[in-house]
Amino acid sequence: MQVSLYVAASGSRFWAASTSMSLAEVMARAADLGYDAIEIMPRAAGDPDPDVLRATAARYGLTVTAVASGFVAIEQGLTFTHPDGKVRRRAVEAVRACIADARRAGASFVSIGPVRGKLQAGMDPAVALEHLIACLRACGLTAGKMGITLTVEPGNRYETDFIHTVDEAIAFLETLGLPSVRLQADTFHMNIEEGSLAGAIRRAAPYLAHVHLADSNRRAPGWGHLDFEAVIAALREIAYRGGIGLEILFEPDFESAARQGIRFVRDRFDGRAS
Ligand code: LER
Ligand code: MN
Repeated sequence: MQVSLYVAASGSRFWAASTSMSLAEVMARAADLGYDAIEIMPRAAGDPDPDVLRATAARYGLTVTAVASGFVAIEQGLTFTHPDGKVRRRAVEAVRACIADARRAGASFVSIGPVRGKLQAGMDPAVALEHLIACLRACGLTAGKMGITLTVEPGNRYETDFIHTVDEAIAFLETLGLPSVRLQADTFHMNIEEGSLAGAIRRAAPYLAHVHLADSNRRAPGWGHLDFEAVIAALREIAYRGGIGLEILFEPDFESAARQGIRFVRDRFDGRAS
């Protein structure tokens, strides 16, 4: 099982996975704790420099598995459902730059979360959905040519106003119909939105490219009240072969949270503690 640690680049406004440590320090500690890879929420395209990112990860025996596109919305205010066509075009170009960076960093995935925007963004929701599909299709075609998979992650209702559940994401992916755009499940969001985590994972199976693990409070697994045994049983049942990313709050501190995350996953999937 490939296990990655999700980390926000320093200075990022992203609310989870942030630390004041430098990326080199984070990677040194993550490698030491037994992680295989890191996922990154950049601050901007090229920041961190993807070549430096890849080389630094390699120095610690890690790979970069995913680059999050959330910064495009969080830092730059660009989304695929924005009423202004110029803003949508800039969002597409920014995500394309993110895809190019992911390729240079050696990553497999670019996640598509906040950059989707909201359906109630100041226009007819049906029109907003058409814009989203057009933008994502443009980015998905670029990603496909570059060997990168885009992952659509259902997000909870407090962060977005649509694609809250796995079933909604599946319906959306079927409308989109691009093999380069798949599904990413995140147990934190699922805990809020799904009737059954195990049931959602079973239904997600044909589309599932990547999984984020966090407990009910976005802390490391085991430090909230989420039923992980059901989640793990469902992942086993569908013979999930993708990676697991720990997208957690580094509370009470980076070291203890990152250690709890890797131990929790290794104990259950690989039958060993790190
Ligand atoms: C990104 O993967 C993500 O889950 C954020 O929306 C934080 O909740
Ligand atoms: Mn996530």
